[in-house]
Amino acid sequence: MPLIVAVDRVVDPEVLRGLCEGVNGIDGVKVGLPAVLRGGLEWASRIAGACSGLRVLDYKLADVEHVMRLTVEPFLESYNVFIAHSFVGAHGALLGLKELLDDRGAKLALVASMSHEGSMEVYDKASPWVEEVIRRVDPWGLIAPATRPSLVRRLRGRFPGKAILSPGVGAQGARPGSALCAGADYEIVGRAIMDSRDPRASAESIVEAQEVALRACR
Ligand code: BMP
Repeated sequence: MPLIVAVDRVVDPEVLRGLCEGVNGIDGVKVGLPAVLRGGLEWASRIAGACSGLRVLDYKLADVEHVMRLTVEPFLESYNVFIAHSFVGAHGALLGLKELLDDRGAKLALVASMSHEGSMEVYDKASPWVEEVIRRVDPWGLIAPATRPSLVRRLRGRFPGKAILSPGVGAQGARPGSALCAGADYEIVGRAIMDSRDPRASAESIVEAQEVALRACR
């Protein structure tokens, strides 16, 4: 099943390796800025190597081109997907980042909308411009909220060839499978797995719930 585990605090890479190798259905890991700040670059590289598949660095980049390039460079050996905000625009920002990632065989995922309520205050009001940036930059993937499946459905319709990665399942209230049923390719789950007493059992029950949801909606 298309599950990506979000790691936002420092955990033992061997614990994550056990999870990724032991649970059939985990397709990758997404590592966030708070964890890298605390764990350091070497830890960031080891944690990325703990799961096969997608190794996503989530700094939600939002800067001018040369700063975004400098930010991702230390991670290009260990990560293969990088998340950036779309609102910074193409020229002088995302196009240059995309060029670097293309040259180095890495993928770009752009935030199309977010899972929290405040996303409706700016991101969603700006969706025609956000979608225009996505068309210009032509990233590999999009981040779209599992908490609002109608948005995932709309983005799937507008960008049929793009991978859609959806956070918001579990701790933020979306049910496993809800984004997949709306057209997402992956669901991103952090706390519901990593903060549980038994991460493996939690991951297994999420994968099972995804399967049940997909059987019902397909
Ligand atoms: P959790 O499952 O613990 O709520 O974590 C969700 C993860 O997805 C976090 O790493 C967060 O940074 C990320 N995320 C999100 O929650 N909403 C978004 O709109 C975009 C994200 O990348």
